[in-house]
Amino acid sequence: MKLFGSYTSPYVRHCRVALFDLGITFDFIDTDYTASAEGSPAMRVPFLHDNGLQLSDSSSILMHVYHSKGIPFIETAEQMELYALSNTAMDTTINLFFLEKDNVTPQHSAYLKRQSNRIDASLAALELTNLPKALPLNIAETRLACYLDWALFRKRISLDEHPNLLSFVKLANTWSTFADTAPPK
Ligand SMILES: N[C@@H](CCC(=O)N[C@@H](CS)C(=O)NCC(=O)O)C(=O)O
Repeated sequence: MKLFGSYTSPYVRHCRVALFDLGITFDFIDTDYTASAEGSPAMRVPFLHDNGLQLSDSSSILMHVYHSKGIPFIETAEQMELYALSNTAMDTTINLFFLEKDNVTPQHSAYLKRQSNRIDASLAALELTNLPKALPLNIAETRLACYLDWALFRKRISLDEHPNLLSFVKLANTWSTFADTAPPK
């Protein structure tokens, strides 16, 4: 199994956490912008090659690795909602992050202002979610942890007004598999 990705991507991190946690051996191929454009139709990381199967999204990769161990991907609508809302917030935060590198910010666009509001609204809703107070984290909770830890690492969000999310991300970092996959400082 070959996982193509970067050490900073939160999507790649979620896949690495799952693979380590499940004890699945894999080759990690450090993949930059140029290589992801050549290697995946989505032109993004992660992507995965496994015995002729080619997957171009972290969610299909996660489903594949959990199913390979006979474990369901996500079982309830509540967990799917947490996964999806975390994912929406992550996609949106990353979209603004990349656009800012090109000097395109919410001041220039009503839609990007909506994107910024979407992040705030998602964090406010996630703050009110019933989050765990102890390990282990399930797949949806791990998604949220990958998002929050990346967004804090990149200084894209503040959790000063979200104490539950702050406690949650601290809890996630007590999980050695999660902490060991942190973006390099
Ligand atoms: N839906 C994708 C999103 C992956 C994604 O956005 N990856 C970023 C890195 S964190 C990327 O490769 N971006 C490059 C680009 O947008 O061209 C997934 O879940 O795998």
